[in-house]
Amino acid sequence: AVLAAMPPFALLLDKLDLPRRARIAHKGNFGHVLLIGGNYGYSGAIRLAGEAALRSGAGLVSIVTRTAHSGLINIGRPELMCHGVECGEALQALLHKVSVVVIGPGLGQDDWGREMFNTVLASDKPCVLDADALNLLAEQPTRRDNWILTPHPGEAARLLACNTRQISADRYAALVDLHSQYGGSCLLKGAGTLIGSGETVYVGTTGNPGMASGGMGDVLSGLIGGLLAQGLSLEQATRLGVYVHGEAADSLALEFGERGLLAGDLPERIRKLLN
Ligand code: NPW
Ligand code: AMP
Ligand code: MG
Repeated sequence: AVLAAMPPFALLLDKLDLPRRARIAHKGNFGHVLLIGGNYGYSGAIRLAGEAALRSGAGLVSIVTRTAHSGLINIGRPELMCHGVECGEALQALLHKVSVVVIGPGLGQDDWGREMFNTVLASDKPCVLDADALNLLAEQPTRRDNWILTPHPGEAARLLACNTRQISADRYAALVDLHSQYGGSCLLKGAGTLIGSGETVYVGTTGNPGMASGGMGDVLSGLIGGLLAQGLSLEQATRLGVYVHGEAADSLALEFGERGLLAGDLPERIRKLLN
């Protein structure tokens, strides 16, 4: 396999073909992202993912969460549609209506999280698996070609049944193993995020230590889901998502410093960069 640095942003965008918004465009042209997560204690995670999906330019963004959280998650962000869902059948009915699923941010691993996860796994929707969805996947390793997996080293260790130290010792080998065992488009987060879905492994050159704070990964999964919903391929959405996520953090760090950078600061900056 070939190890490649990500090309400059302009070149990358040129190759990635984000659809221009035609004069007569309507929201139905830019996909409908359904994000699933936000279990007790972690409602913020799915809200952050939802904000990123909105700012990526997706046409419609819906959230499935615990019933107790459905009226809270879109406070101050009424563009998000929120559904309190407690069983798999209710989720199934919603899955039919959307183009892309993002599952995992704050999902938890209790019975509710498992039922949501198994229902998504039983469908054939293109999906982004993050956080607890990856922890649940590690319990029943499966291969699929139409998903994107976004583990940090801790989640990658669970997926590959080893420890975080082993992942960090050879990140490149870990990424290649993830892809060969699970298929789809895989990345391995951290300073110098690796991305791979075949012959070439890309190294992300954006991002900074200000991103070592809660919720950053939740923003990334929502962003990638939103790009996928707008028609990019799995690999394009992964590469552009990682690049823009880090670039947004870099431009904010340049302006305000690294310390105190919040995940919630990113979505607006992501919008500016994508435009
Ligand atoms: P160690 O300690 O080094 O062995 P977990 P989580 C490792 C939600 N959130 N380099 C490290 O392992 C998420 O969406 C909700 C090396 C670390 O101890 C999830 O659903 C928020 N190692 C849930 O919380 C904001 C690294 O992984 C372990 C590494 C749990 O997710 C926060 C931690 O990972 C959060 O997003 C690196 N770069 N990065 C909210 N506002 O609602 C991670 N590790 O145990 O999977 O826990 O990532 O916090
Ligand atoms: P998560 O651990 O799921 O919240 O994801 C953290 C996100 O922040 C990932 O996209 C990481 O690549 C990014 N990140 C965290 N620390 C750094 C760092 N030191 N340099 C660059 N990116 C980082
Ligand atoms: Mg995470």
